[in-house]
Amino acid sequence: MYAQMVDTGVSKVRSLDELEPTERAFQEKVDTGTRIEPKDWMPEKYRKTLIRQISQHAHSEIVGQLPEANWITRAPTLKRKMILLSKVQDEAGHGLYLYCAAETLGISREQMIADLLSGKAKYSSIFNYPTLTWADIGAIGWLVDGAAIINQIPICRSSYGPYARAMVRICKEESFHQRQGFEILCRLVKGTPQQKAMAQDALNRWWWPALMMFGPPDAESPHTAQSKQWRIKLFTNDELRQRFVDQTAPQADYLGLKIPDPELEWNPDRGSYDFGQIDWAEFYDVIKGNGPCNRERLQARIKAHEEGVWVRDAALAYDEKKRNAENAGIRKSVPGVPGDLGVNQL
Ligand code: BYC
Repeated sequence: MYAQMVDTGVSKVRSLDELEPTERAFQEKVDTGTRIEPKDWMPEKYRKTLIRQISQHAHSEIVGQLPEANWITRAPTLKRKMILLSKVQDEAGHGLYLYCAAETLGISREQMIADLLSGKAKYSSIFNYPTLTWADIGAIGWLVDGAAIINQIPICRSSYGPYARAMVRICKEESFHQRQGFEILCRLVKGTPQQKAMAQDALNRWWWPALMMFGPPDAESPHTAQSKQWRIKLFTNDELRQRFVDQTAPQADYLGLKIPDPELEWNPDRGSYDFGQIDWAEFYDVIKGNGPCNRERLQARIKAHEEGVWVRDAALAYDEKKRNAENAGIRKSVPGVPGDLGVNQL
């Protein structure tokens, strides 16, 4: 039930000469940086790839609330609690913008949610790890949101208009999230030896899963080549992973924390950090549904969905009642005066 299918066939990309005229015109549009909009013609595979990626991205934002929400009631101060609460609410908002962007491609919200709850659709591997201490909230902001920003800033320039536009606001909010996580760790490392040890322990547990967020190595990534050709992805998984390591290693030095990788070393010839082997067996295990918290995360979403039935029913009933009244001429809309909240605005 919880299996997340893994497709291992690396895709082959066709050159311009091999494309049909309509596909070639589409590719030329993408190559010149013209945005593709919902009503434009697009190859069926482009549409499906976007639905897959955007819906998985939306699911990640929604499931991503769970590890952090675990600490809302246990935040160490009222101020920390308010910050964490608003961060978790931001993630819900990101999920909603992304579901809207995916809906422009012709899939319904109900279908996407059904695919998440049945275990058919993936969400980011990172959210299948537990948050054991308050320092994990710092590590998630610093590393997970940090990785998310590096992955998502290029998507602001990706070829599909609704996705690219949704990403602009999301990235602004993710930047704030990353800073709040880093600031939590700045405080902990200047605290008691136990607090500093807690920060180090969180880094030890989150470092490798954060590197896995960028996806499988390029040589094993079935979708990268085609997605790059369509400018859905602007960089490969390995390029973005390297960028993350290069950006994050000096931040760990600043914190006085040690990244748990004995092979991590600045390489002056490459102008980048070398780093050790990622345990890809662990990554594939997690995305197949066998991570430490996969079952718990899906159960939490299923429970929330079941308990939310009455809210959705009430919203639909209200919408129907309003429409019936309008049809019967009981309520007349007055130009310039906003009407009642419809179900779409709830
Ligand atoms: N976890 O060919 P590949 C966030 C799957 S939200 C699980 O490289 P692609 C945040 C992949 O789906 C974080 N599965 O694929 C939220 C594919 O399987 P299918 C989410 C993964 O799509 C709240 C297969 O492996 N961010 O940051 O070209 C709080 C082969 O991979 C993962 C996004 O979704 C993974 N880590 O590249 C804080 C960003 N990696 O679909 C933070 C948008 C790979 O064939 N998405 N897979 O069954 C992307 O940029 C790309 O989809 C990915 C993968 C780089 C993730």
